[in-house]
Amino acid sequence: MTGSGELWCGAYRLALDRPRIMGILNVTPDSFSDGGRYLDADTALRHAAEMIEAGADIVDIGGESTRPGAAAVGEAEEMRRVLPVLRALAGKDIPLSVDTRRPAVMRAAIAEGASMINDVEALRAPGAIEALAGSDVAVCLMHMQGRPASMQRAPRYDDVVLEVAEFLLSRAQACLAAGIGGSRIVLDPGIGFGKTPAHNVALVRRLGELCRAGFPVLVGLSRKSLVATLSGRPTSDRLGGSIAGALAAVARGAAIVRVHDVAETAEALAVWRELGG
Ligand code: HH2
Repeated sequence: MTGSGELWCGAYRLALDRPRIMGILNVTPDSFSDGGRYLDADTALRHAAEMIEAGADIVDIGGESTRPGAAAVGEAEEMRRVLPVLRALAGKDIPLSVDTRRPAVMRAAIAEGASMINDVEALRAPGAIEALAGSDVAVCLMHMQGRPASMQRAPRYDDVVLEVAEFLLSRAQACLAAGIGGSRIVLDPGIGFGKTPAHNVALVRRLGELCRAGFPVLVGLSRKSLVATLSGRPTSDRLGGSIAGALAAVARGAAIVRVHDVAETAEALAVWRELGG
C-alpha cells in the first residue's frame, strides 16, 4: 500500500495533496459523448493542449469506446488511433495515460512514452500484468461486471461496494505480486460499467470504504448516464451534473477525477477547496 500521497507514473511523481484531474482524449468515432470530435491527430492535439492549459494533471488517450453496447476495435486500429497522438504529445510536460485493455497496445504505448495505463479490465487480459511489470508506469485498475457489449443488461450484486472493493484489491495484489509497486497503483470503481443507477450511487456514497485500502482512487462519472438519471438532462447538457458528481467523489476521498470538461472542473475544484471542501 502507498500511504505516501504520491502516485509514481513513469518519470513523474504526482503529489496527491490535492484532487487531480485526468482529462479525457477520445480518439474514437463512437465514444458516447465526444465520439468523432478528435479523430484526426491535429484536432486531438489541439484539444489536449487546451485541457493541459485548463489544468489537467494527466491526459488519458483512448482509442476504443467502452460505452454500453460498443463494438470492439482491432488491435492494429487501436494502435493506429492512439500512438501518433501519444507520440505528438510526448514533448508536453505532463503524464500521458493510455486507456486500453490490450497488452500489445500497452507495450507499444509504454515504448512511446506513456506514463500510465488505464485499463477498464484491470489487467485481466493474458499478458497484461507482464506488459507493465518490467516498466515504471502507473496503472489504473477499474472494475467492470461483464463486457461492454452486454454489461448493462442485468447487473447484479449482493453488496456492490464490498464486491467491487474485493475485486479491485485482488487485482492490486496480483500487481504487487508481479512487482508493480503500490505507489504505481490506482483503483477505480468503474461507474456505469455493469451497474444500475443505484449501484453507482452506492459506490460514490460509500467511496470511503474503497479509499480505506490505501491506494489512490479515481472516479469517472463525467457526462455518464448516471448524471442524466440524477439530473434529467441529455448527454449534451450534463456539465453541471458532472461537476457536482466530481465534487461529491472528491468529498468522499477520490484522489483523481476523470473528466471531459477540464476547465470547468478545475474551476469548481479550486473554489470548493478554498471554501474548505
Ligand atoms: N470510463 C470510460 C472509459 N474509460 N476509465 C476509467 N478508469 N474510469 C472510467 O470511469 C472510464 C474509463 C467511459 O467514458 P468515455 O471515455 O468518455 O467514453 P467511451 O468509452 O465511449 O470512449
